[in-house]
Amino acid sequence: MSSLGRIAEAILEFDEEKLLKEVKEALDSGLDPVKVLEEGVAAGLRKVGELFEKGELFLMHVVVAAEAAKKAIEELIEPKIMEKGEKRKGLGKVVIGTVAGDIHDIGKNIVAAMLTAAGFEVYDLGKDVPVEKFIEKAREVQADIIAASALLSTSMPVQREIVKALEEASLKGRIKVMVGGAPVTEEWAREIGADGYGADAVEAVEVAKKLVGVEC
Ligand code: B12
Repeated sequence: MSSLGRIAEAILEFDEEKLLKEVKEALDSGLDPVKVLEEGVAAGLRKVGELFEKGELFLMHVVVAAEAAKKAIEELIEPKIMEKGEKRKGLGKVVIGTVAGDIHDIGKNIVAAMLTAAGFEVYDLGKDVPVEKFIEKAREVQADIIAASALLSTSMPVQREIVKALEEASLKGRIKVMVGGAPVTEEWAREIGADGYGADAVEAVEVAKKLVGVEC
């Protein structure tokens, strides 16, 4: 089995110790930290999600797997992403958060780290963030982009509310909205009038650069 396969397997076995060891080894061997994240850790987590949906795992399993994944990401993967960052600064300001009613923040944290590494100034509002808070912070720091993450079909409509609130504040167009999260699609982004959509953290950076007019 490949080292990325072993990382996903460690998550499915809820074996934090093995996960940290495998991730460390993969990074030490020179594997791209983004690949380790997407094809190892995130792949394992998505599989856990599938098994949970099928009723083969309990929520407690998802909690344990998520905690182990978070630890591996925060302690090992994010520092590597930052190290490899472009050291370019001042691409623009991004206010990011997971929308109200939603506490999934692993993907959002990765997007925030990647944007920071790419040279954006990132203001992370955390999770379960009300619409007004996104708007208030974006106004305060004169943000270029609001990046809103949603992992639940029930929290996705909050992304539409953010676009609406910007329209009502006559800020639509001046502050761009970028949306993402597992159930979010390009079509959804278009339907709600968002300016950009990214399927993963790499795309998030590409889209953000496009939105501020920087060539990729
Ligand atoms: C881990 C997890 C949890 C953890 C979260 C821990 C944490 N701190 O985040 C816990 C256990 C708390 C949890 C709780 C719940 N969960 Co949950 N969870 C997951 C799981 C297994 C993995 C999510 C994850 O971290 N993925 C890894 C990251 C790296 O991927 P990602 O989040 O998709 O992010 C990437 C991209 O989407 C993108 N991206 C993300 N955000 C953004 C933002 C922008 C702007 C851009 C451009 C891109 C972008 O880039 C990221 C990096 O590549 C998913 C399964 C799945 N398929 O997603 C279910 C899942 C999302 N959960 C689900 C459910 C139902 C719940 C609960 C309601 C369960 C319950 N009965 O209580 C609660 C919700 C609580 C709440 N109010 O939010 C369902 C949602 C179904 C739906 N469509 O609505 C899923 C799909 C599982 C399933 N198949 O049933 N969950």
